[in-house]
Amino acid sequence: MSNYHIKHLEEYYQIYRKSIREPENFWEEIAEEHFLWRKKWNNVLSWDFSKPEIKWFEGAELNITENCLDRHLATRGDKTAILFEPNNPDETSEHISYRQLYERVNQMAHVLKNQGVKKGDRVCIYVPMIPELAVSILACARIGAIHSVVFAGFSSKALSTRINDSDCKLVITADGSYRGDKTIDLKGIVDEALNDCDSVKSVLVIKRIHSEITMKAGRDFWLQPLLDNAPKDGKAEIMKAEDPLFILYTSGSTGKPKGMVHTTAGYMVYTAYTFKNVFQYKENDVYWCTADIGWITGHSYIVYGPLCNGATTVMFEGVPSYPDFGRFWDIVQKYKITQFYTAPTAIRALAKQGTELIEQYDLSSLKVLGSVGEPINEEAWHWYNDNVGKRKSPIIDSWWQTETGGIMITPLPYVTPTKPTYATLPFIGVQPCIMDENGEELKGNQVDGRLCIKFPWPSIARTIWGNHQRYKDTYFSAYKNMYFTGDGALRDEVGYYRITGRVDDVIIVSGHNLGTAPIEDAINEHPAVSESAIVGFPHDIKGNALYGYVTLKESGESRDHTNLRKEINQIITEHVGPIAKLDKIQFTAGLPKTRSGKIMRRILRKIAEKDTSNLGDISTLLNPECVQDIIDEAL
Ligand code: 7RM
Repeated sequence: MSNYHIKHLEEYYQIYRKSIREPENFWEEIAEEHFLWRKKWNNVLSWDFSKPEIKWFEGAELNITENCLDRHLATRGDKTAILFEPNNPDETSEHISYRQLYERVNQMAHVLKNQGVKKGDRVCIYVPMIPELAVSILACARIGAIHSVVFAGFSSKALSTRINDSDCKLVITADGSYRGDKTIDLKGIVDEALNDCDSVKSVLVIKRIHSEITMKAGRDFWLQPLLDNAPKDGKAEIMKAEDPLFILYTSGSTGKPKGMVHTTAGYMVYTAYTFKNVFQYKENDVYWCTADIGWITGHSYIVYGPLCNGATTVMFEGVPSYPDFGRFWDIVQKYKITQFYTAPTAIRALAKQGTELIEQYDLSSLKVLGSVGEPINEEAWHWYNDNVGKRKSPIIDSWWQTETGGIMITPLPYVTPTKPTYATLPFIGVQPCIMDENGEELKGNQVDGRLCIKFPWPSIARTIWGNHQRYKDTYFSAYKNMYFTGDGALRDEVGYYRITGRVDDVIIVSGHNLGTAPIEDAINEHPAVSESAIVGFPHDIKGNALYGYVTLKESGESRDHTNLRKEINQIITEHVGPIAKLDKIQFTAGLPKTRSGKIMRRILRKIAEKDTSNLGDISTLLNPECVQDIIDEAL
């Protein structure tokens, strides 16, 4: 994409208005100007949210990898595309140029083809954060196979469920993975999963930790020897605009995970255009998103968005705490990171460590700080702003979802004045609205309700794999002709949006609708508190009362709990009001979280309701072990 990006707020409003008035003209111009097409579209957009059916750039033909790789060869062949930082800082890092990446993707594409993978086949990628993960994704896209990446920390059961749901033909994995000072037996997990997966014909195994593993003859193949014999060039499969590019599973509030399907052209246009404007990437910048590629954030903003822009994107294999909590800052200093994109849960974990470590590093290269995944509470926002950005780098609190494919509500750095805990303004082309429970739109500012989107944007997921009815029921049935996000939001006096959390997290206390985020924010302001989570539990008079789970910073762990409870309720009274005071406060060592760092309030709610007989599947949690402790210590 060209290097131009939006420079001031007036320009944002101007472009925004155009994108809403004439969405088709607007996106057509972006698509024309910035991408490589084999054939242009006949029709920019057709849509019907009642079916629902959405098509962007129909009639167009392209291959997304030609946009990520081929077209950069002439001008950026030697530029680093992927900068790989291994788990162990003593192992050498890898700088993969655009040309090398192009060659590795072609080799992998040949290997997949030789295994019988064809256009439209599903390939499961269960690979840790090593370069082969990005290479595998791009190789699938190159030959038109649909990739389904499963986070390489999920259990064998979670893996087999996902493989079976989309009948994957082939699995790419590694012998094992490194995670801090531990190793994980990935191949063992795959073997166990495959006992239940008949669709899988072959498994390609990457050697990473050189562990002893068993290889099943005729099914399992070491990848490297196959790659060595494969040509470094190759033609990309020509894809239609609406051909599926990938499936990515996201957990629903109930039942089995939803395989969100993203298609080719719209996803490419939107992720590339948002990347460029939200991070304001310039040619020699070094961009780092700390997410795992197993999540949508990694798909869109480690792989596709950055590579479409010819950016240098960092892939970090490790964890923020290894060898110590200075690791992130060490990487920022070492590579002179310019854009740093992470999650509130990571910021809180790092803030818990104080500032002694971080002060030892030179972070002056940073220009833009991003946050994604959860509402960022006020305390974490300030810590991030003061200690990481030194009050010079704007914080881009970006709201979006697996389903939206790309960033939807966000400040633009150096353009949109930021406001702590606010995702601020819709991105170009995005038409959010706030609805009340009766299906009425709340117009004007200073309103609070449920967040919907009125009009399609190019990277909206098109369906749930194998279950279009569930897609319709989940996203298009709550409000007529609207995409329902499942999140609560408010719009302030200047039109800024604040995401207040999942609507299923709204608790009605004595008739007052209370979002969990503002209360948790208030609690987290207490100097002894590290993190908190609020849920409701039944109460005779109020209908629901509030139950708070609170983790303390090390410095706070020795504090008298009776006094702490009083102080916490005092802070809530000041920040939110006495209505939001907690009836019960349980101090606990950890909160149950998903692997992408979202607090699982569903489990905490059950514990607060004293209904722990069926907690559902907790095996995909980051820290399932904390659940029993919380039950044992429950009030
Ligand atoms: C990108 C991602 C989606 C859910 C979403 C929200 C929450 C994400 C923010 C946020 C407040 C944010 N995809 N969420 N970003 N809440 N502010 N900036 O996380 O599919 O895994 O999750 O995450 O509830 O609906 S996701």
